[in-house]
Amino acid sequence: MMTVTRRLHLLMTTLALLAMSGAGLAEDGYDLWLRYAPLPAAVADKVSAQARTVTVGQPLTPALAAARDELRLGLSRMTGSSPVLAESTGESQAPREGDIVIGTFGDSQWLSALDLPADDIGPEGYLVRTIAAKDGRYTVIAGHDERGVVYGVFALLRHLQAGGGMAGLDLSDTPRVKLRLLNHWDNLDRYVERGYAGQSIWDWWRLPNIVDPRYTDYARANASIGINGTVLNNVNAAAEVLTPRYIAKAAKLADIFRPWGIQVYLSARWSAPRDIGGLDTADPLDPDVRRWWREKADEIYAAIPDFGGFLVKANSEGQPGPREYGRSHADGANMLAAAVAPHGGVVMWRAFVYSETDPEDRVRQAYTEFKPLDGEFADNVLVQVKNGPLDFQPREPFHPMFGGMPETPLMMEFQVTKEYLGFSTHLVYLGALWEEVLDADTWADGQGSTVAKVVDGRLHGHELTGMAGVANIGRDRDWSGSDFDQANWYAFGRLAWNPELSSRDIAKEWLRQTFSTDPAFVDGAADLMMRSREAVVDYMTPLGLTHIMGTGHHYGPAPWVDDLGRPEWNPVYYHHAGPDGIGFDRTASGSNAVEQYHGPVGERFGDLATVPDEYLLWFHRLPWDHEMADGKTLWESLVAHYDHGVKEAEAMREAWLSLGKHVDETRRDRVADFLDVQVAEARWWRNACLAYFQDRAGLDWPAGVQPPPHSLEHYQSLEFPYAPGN
Ligand code: GCW
Repeated sequence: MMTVTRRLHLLMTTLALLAMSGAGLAEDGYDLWLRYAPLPAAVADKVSAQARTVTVGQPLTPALAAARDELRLGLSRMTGSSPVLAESTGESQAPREGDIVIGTFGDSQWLSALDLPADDIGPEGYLVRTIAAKDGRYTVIAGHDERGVVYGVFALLRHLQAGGGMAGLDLSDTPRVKLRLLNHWDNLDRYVERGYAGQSIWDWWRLPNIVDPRYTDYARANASIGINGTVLNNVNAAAEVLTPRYIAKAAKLADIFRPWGIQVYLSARWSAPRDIGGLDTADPLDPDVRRWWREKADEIYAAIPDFGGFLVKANSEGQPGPREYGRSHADGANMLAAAVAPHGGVVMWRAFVYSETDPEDRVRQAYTEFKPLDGEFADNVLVQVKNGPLDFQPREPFHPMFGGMPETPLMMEFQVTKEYLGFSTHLVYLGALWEEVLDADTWADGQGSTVAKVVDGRLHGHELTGMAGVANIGRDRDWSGSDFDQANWYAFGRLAWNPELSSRDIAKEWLRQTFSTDPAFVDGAADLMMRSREAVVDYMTPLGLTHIMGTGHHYGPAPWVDDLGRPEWNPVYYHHAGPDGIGFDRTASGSNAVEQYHGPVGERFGDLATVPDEYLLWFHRLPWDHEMADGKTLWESLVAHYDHGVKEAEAMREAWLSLGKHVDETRRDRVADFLDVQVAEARWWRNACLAYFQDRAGLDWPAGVQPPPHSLEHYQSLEFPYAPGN
């Protein structure tokens, strides 16, 4: 029989263990990829033997303290024992077996005495290395700057979470892109435009006095993947964010984020001098307007000394802009750039511009407008370009501005939130989509001129580089609205750090930290993630179809919509399906959008013999009986793609049912429920689209194909008031 004391002891041990693993045990998703789950006992012992003491450089700045605390948190959760804290005396006191020393290269005498390969590491880069010394082995985590030290700590924790040990450590890396930013489309009333994870995490009303602990966890999560800036408010901006009240609120967030290396930026409403400044113009060449922005910038920098700068959506979808005054985008951007330049700030000017009065093919318009401005932007301006020329669709060819504006730093804008890809309910791993874009060859300077090289500045020799991700973060407990949507946040950060990383490797890295290191699970789940992107393309918009989502909210299929105010708002604009065929002619006989690409690319897209099936109907209008490479007609092929998409969704669900055994019950079931929704919605997409296209084509169903279970009218009658994010 167990004695009372022994029972008590057991209970205490269990409670202690529970407390140690913290919120992670509930697996509610809050801890993201920073769960720091307990390591197997044998591994944990070895790790703690090499992590007995943490010594941190002097002076102990907030950033170094943050790095140290994160390291101790991670180690204690993973190993069950917390390393002892030792503060460096600054003397040349040699570390001993089991020490971890963190600091910048120049920090202390012995760190600089070590002769570490600091020259191989660039700004914000890190080095994590085991050093064999007389008194035993110890570990150094160092960088030139504090951000590098923070990133080094996270690199070590990532390595340990993924099952790596402390022996023979030699991890080092430097980010390839300078500005690695989230863009929040968060309104000041906490509504998130295109947000599917609840309200905004910024509690604007209660800031700056009341501070949600989430703000720190947000910063930790971002720092762990190398994100170094965040635009707090929606590009459809309210001018009030530039008033003193809101500047104070933003300043509070900046204070919280600073130790983690994250700078705050704001979206500026172009007409702010009129809206809140008492001027009667916002003309960028007007001296009063220029003075107003200069003083506004000074005011912001007084409150936020490391303020990053402004993001601007101008003359786009109803937003005010310089064109109202007959000025160009360069005039507008340069005026703001002059206001922030004395403080080292930047302006990110969005190229997502199309006009209600312009009959030009919508996908051509941004290039047409910006290309002539190449070379006219100030040195601290980046032009921020969406990955494709339309609007974050499941698949688009890369935007021809990449490779087309050599004199201008182009910042990539990806959408992490899944406005057009099933909101947060569908499992779609965007790493695969982004990798496809970054790997695309622009041919700007011969073969191998990839979009990645444009973005990281190598192709045209730009120092100022950037990548932005429209955040998928909200107040939901799991931050992103579903377990697998966290992977998209993670992958964005990793690709912004290095646009040439493999999306499959990133998926595996994320899976190990988030779910399990079991190789059978990691390989299987990575396969599932990788196939998820093509699945959504197939059940939504195969063969180069695009923008056939429901009006406004963009939820569900509505390829039939043809009654909206502007031609390019209507799905039918993008395919014009009729008895004669389907697709948009963008060859020389049509809108000639292919001419915006460099020769070999334009030729490849423009020629039916070479255009990839993925972009077929994006660039070509074809009869339904057009013969595909595999001998099927276009109509048969379209049906086959939709069917394949549904099969893939079903297969993903099946795969999860067996992979789920490696995962805690809570998350296993939650993911399974989401996959049930995805399968049902994939069928709906397939049925609704095929019912419509069959009606337009007037063709019979190919042999063996299951006709949709409902009439076209049924699908057309579905309505979705209160769909989120609209
Ligand atoms: O994708 C579209 C969205 C709008 C968004 C716009 C943009 C912020 O439907 O909600 O507005 O793009 O990128 O500016």
